[in-house]
Amino acid sequence: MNLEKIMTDLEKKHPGEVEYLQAVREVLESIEEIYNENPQFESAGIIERIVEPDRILTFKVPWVDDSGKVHVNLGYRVQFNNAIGPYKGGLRFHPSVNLSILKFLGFEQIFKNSLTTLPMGGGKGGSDFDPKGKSNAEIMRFCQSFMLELWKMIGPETDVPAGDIGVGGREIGFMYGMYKKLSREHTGVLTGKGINWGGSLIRPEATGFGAVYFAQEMLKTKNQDFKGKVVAISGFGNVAWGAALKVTELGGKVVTISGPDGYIYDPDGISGEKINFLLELRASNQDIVKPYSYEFPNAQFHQGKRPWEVKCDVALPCATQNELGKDDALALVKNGVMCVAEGANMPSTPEAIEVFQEHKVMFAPGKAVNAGGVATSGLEMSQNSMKLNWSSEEVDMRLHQIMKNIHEQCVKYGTTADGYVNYVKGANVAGFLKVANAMLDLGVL
Ligand code: NDP
Ligand code: 2IT
Repeated sequence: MNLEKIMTDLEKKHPGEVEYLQAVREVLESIEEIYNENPQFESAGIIERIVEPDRILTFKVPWVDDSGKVHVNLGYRVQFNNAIGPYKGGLRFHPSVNLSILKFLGFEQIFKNSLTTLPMGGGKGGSDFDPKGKSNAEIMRFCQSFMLELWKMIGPETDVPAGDIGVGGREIGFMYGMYKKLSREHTGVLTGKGINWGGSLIRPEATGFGAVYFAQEMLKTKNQDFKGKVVAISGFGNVAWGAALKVTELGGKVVTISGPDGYIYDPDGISGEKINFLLELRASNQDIVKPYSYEFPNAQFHQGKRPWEVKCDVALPCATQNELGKDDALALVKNGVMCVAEGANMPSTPEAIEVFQEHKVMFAPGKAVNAGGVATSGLEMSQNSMKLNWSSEEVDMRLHQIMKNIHEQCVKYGTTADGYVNYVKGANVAGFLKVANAMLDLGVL
């Protein structure tokens, strides 16, 4: 593989798509060796075909706010690769959304979904719509307008979207309602559905739970567990709350959460009623970070700062891409962090990852750590197809098993000569091999 040439060609074709190029480079660097050992990949043009999405749909999303003013946002769906199953991946509603971000997320999703062992291809979508400060009625009108275009592209055997940043149970409900009306079908076309209309128990917590199960396996390799560990978490959304809940249950202490404006440090630990307090604020579309510090006086709000300056044993970045840079990584290392597990997608910059790896800190990437979310989406799809519901114990047991299995795959493909596990390499190689072999079987498409 001529990695630099591939990257230069891609940069020319897709100038300025920095997040997408960053994600592609990381995967290609990891798989270079195995790719070169298997010349059949090169002759089938696997790299050239896997780095480009199958197709991208872009559309306008007009909607009317509560005062009668008309707004127009952009909507997208990137259908990246369906070699091993229907396209599958979340929808992100955030003002920063652009094609580069959705292509990076869709590309990562291919390998993540492969790691789950479930039959799901990779895709992603979303809009530059900002849900912050919008009323319920505005969110509903936006979601309905979005689905008015998207519904033709998706289906339970074609493409199955779900949540991501800015898209939780409420948004999935409004979108599913519109899909159901247009298609006149009640099928498993979205995941993250409400429990009364086709959803799966544990899906809301699944990404966070799965991330902590994965980190638990990492700690186990050093004969450690979460008991008494101090844990720094960023964000407080779909992923972070489940992670905070599970860390607390396993005996760890979560001392931070964050938002775009800063972070909260609570030395007493963020657990129980405090998590419920935050969830209530979230449900009513309010800012959560500052009000927390007013409600719980021991907590300090650090304006404009990230939580990585706090002394912790385990760090779980759960907010967004590139939220943990080189200096943050150096601060974590200096403070003795032993394990960094990415709940978000690509939260650490390549320079930060280098710091962790150089210092032999256990570090695992989002596509392995946060795969429990989409895995449980896959379990929701299975339940929808069977028209049966599993108990929360059953879903949780399957989720736990899937996370242990992903950890094993990472160790199998990522262990280096000195015994250090390069989880980035392990996850990329394991995820890639299954998809690449499927592409070989299916012919040039
Ligand atoms: P949410 O919108 O529910 O939560 C995101 C959290 O991160 C919020 O607390 C938000 O604060 C904060 N945040 C967003 N942007 C920034 C920023 N630029 N700087 C600092 N904080 C920020 O999203 P999710 O929890 O769903 O997603 C979080 C991450 O996890 C994303 O990378 C997503 O792709 C990934 N992921 C999500 C899965 C899921 O099932 N939902 C599954 C796997 C991965 P505020 O609300 O105040 O803006
Ligand atoms: O990044 C992700 O894996 C998600 N946002 C969840 C995708 C899904 O289809 O459940």
